[in-house]
Amino acid sequence: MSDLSDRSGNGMRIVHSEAMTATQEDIALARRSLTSVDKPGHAVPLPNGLMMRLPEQGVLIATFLSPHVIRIRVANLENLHRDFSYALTPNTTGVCSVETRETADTIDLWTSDGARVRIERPSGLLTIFDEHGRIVVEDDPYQPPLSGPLPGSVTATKLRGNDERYFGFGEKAFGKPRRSLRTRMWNSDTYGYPVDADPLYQSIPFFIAISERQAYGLFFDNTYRSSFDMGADDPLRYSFAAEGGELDYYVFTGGRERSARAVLKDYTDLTGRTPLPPLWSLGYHQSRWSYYPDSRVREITARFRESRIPLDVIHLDIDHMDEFRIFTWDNERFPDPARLASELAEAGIRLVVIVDPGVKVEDEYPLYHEGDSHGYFCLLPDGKEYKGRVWPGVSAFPDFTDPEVRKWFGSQYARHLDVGISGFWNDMNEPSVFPEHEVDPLDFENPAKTFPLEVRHAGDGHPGDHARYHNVYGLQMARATFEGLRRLRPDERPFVLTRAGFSGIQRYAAVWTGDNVSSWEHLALSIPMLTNLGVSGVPFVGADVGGFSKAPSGELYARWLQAAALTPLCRSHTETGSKDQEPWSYGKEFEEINRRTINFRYELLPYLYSLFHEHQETGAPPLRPLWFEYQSDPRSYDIDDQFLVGANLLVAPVVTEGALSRSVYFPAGDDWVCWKSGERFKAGTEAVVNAPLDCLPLFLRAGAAVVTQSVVQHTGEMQGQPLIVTATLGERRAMSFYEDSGNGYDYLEGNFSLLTVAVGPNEIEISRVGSCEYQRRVSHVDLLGLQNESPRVRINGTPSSSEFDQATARLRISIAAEQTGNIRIEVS
Ligand code: MIG
Repeated sequence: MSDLSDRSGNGMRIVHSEAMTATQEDIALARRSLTSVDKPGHAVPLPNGLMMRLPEQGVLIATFLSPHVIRIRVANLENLHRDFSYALTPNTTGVCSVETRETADTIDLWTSDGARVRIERPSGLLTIFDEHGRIVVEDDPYQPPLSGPLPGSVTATKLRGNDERYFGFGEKAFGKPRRSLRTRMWNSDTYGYPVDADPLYQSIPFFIAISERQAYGLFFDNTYRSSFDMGADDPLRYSFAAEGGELDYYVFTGGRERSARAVLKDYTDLTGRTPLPPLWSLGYHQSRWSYYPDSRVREITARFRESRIPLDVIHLDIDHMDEFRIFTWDNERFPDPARLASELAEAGIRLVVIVDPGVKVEDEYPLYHEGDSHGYFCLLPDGKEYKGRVWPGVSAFPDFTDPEVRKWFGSQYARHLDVGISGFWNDMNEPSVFPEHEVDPLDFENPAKTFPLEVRHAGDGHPGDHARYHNVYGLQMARATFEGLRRLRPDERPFVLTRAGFSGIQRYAAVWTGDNVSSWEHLALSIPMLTNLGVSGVPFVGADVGGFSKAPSGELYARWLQAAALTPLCRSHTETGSKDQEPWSYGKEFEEINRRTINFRYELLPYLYSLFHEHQETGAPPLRPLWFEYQSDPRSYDIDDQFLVGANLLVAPVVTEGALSRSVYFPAGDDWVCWKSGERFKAGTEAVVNAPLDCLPLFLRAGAAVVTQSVVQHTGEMQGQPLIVTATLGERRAMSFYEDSGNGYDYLEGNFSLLTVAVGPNEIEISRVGSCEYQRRVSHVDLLGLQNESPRVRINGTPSSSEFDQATARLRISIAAEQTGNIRIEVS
């Protein structure tokens, strides 16, 4: 090895290496030296790991990006690709020093924290150990890496803990708890997908496993069609494979605590996080395919304001365009979009328009002409433009894997921005094309539904075919949109919504779960779909409220809206030709219920917004499965009909037709207090709670707080409105809530503040860290779940009045406007 090595008494060679990542040059150098020494098991050091020669021309690279993140690459020595990934953030330079200890049969890479990888020679079989010496991931001794079943394919097989469960994998319609499963990654347009349909629109080849309460994660960074078999074939093993490319994956050990939270933090350090979205995008969105003409849009938006149902955004689907030519308008339906946008802006309502990838092939259409003459569209191997049929008819498709094309496409948004459009919705970017011959509508993965696999892509300097780049087409389209918007409006935070994506999509866009169905089954399915997206690094997610295909009953719509009231994206959407699907479409009684549901979302917006800040800091999603916070409570693992919003709210929506009550599990570790009645529920118990039609069962963690506000009609009205701290007393615990202007980037210069609420058994203290011109005063502290309804209350030592409101079960404590400093409230 290198001259850094010394020999210990037991014949073990030890190499101390510097703390830096192996560069492309290091790899090239190591590769050269391995080529000259044709000896399986022979290894050369890399700055943070090693490269080892495997039998049959194979080579294995193991490097530590941090003591908790290990990257493994296995390839053929001949065609070791240049290191390139669309999934990773550009600045993934892990720094981790390792110590190598080798014997004749093994090499161990040790981090200073005590985590280690053991590699057997010459096979390259791996075992990864955490800091406590426990096995995290272990290769199947009978299936050394590289022995994929098909030529050109790659596979890895690992041993599996017998109680191991798998979460994540992005957008999946899994109907059962995830003890064992099979899944594929191939972005597909899956209109009306049934439960268990697989794959869907997104490919996130990342999972979090929990076994014996210990978590770890694994990300298979391969964009080809891939598949995972997690103990389905054989309960003792799991495997993942791809139809091409390299075996290139990352193992996240979860650190000392072996927590899912640490896994997700490390995964999102690698693949990025969602930057703070504009506050308006967290308001309520109303959509349908098709809101046209403009008078209909005015009618709908006016109705929201007249009925006092809050609304921030209305979406325009494909029918706003001139014969589906993207970036154009239908002059009859929308003669003056700028006027429409400015009228809506007056009312505090924003427009989002859809932009598909397909560009109508037509010489008179400037966008086509320009793209064609610059060679911006995807080509077939013979050099001809690939053409496929989508909404505009025969269309060409920008090659978003070319930086110049992304730049060009991104600039097109100027037209829309100039007329006052606020956000963009990228659809059909799996990419989806209309099959040229009849295919079974349920055969979602049929090759006729996307580009031929031989279509060429630039691959940002790594040219390749569609088989390689299919799964990142949507990711790169969303990137073109996001980066275009950043350039065109540097002072505004982009809002991009995408249907397709790959790992890393969270850097650019929010994601909705495509063409779901107006059924109770789909309402129930939306919960695990969204929570699993969240733990797959994608926090800004929502399902079409009410369902896209078919039409919901008033009851289903109302229950769906309740379930979605606190999902990060809350958008009603339905297909063309379906019955009206607005909050008032089901009669007066339901209109009132739906108004209250949307009001409730707006009351909770300060908290929801703050959770996006938490995501940006830690990778934790706003919407969480129970086990994410209660990993030590195995009963929480299989609960798919409840979720957490942040750490402090537990939501148990009704997802069963006709149900007026439901059972709720309160995870072990915290007591919970009913948001409505103040009733307290013990940790680790189950209870049946009432849930009349107008009620979303919701619980506040005992000893926790959230920030709320009075109802506003849109987020533009929040500025200057006071905040309300809603809390329950309990064991001492402090939590912070984030505030800033709600748009733009001055928060990066420190223009934000954190409101800290410290809760104790008999007191609450409110303080601020930092300051900003947008911070809002706290006008009330509402205490929920008090034993004594008329306690003595002191604010900063001075006796103060308070009022118990029977209807809301809260003790309301008013804070004087002059009270700007720290507030200490004692209750006895
Ligand atoms: O071929 O733009 O998932 O939300 O309304 C259908 C029309 C294309 C699919 C999207 C849906 C949207 C619809 N689109």
